[in-house]
Amino acid sequence: MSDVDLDVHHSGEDVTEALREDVREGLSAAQKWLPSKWFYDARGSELFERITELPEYYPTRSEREVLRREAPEIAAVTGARTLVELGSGSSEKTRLLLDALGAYGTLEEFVPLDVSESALAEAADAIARDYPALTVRGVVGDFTEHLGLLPGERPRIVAFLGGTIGNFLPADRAKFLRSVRDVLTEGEWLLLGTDLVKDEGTLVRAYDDARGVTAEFNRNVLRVLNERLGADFDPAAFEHVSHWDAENEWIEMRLRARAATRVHIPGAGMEVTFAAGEHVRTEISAKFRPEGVRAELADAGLAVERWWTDERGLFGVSLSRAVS
Ligand code: AVJ
Repeated sequence: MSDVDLDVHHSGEDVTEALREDVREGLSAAQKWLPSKWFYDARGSELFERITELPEYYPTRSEREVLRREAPEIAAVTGARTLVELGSGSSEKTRLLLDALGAYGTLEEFVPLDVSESALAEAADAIARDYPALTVRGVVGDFTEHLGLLPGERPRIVAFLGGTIGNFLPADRAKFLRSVRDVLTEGEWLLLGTDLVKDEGTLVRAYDDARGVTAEFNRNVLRVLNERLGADFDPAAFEHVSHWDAENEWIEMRLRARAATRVHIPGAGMEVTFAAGEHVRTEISAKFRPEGVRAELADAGLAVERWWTDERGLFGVSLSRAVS
């Protein structure tokens, strides 16, 4: 049981219904695909936490380096009274921001938003315990749908970290940034983490580690379909692929059928066949250039006021202000 108030906009039934629709659409397409948000059940979230500690997976460490260095500046520039965190992932990064805003003296409220009620309750409780002066109000919801409901005293800073913005296709990304801008009042803030374009080897290895943790994370989406929709995927029958798409400048994760197979998905009323070598696209993770980030934010009505990278220039963090 959670001690913190949670606004729930997403029940277990909603989640299964949303998964069913995504599976029907994605697995009936000529080029099969599944949205990457379905990786993150309890096991998937745990596997992702392990990914963040892998030597090959630099984004988490690089972003943390920036936040550790710049959190006091972020607090001073924004004077935020509310920190809203979308897809509230690793609480360690959150704490860097809470500590700096707390020390600066303006912070009153923390609003984590996540699709996973259990992950959210755990994170919200831990923060509430360690920051007794803070009002913590968790929102269970999908940040592509429930942004209109964000509480909090102004000015607010919305943090969207980890490079998760890269999981949207470009058109959805533009829509998402616009929807963030629209819930903000002029002068409020977005703190955005974006992984940067770099050499192909570094990128491909970050999504295909030697220990195979990312491969297990990728295959976990099949287990989620088995559990939630009663599907009969054999995860081991699919090979993990990390592919750099140089034209679109994104990493694509795929699951490739090792042999021809037929899968039953009763919860979606489907039977799906895979030819040998056929793949499902399970994630895109777009990589950015600084000028691209600036332009996309500007298009959404967000003006970049600060831009930082880690020492090695692998990962970018922008602080932008809502403008009219
Ligand atoms: C959590 C979405 C930022 O795209 O790098 C890690 C997820 N996928 N390894 C990313 C992920 C494969 C990660 N994000």
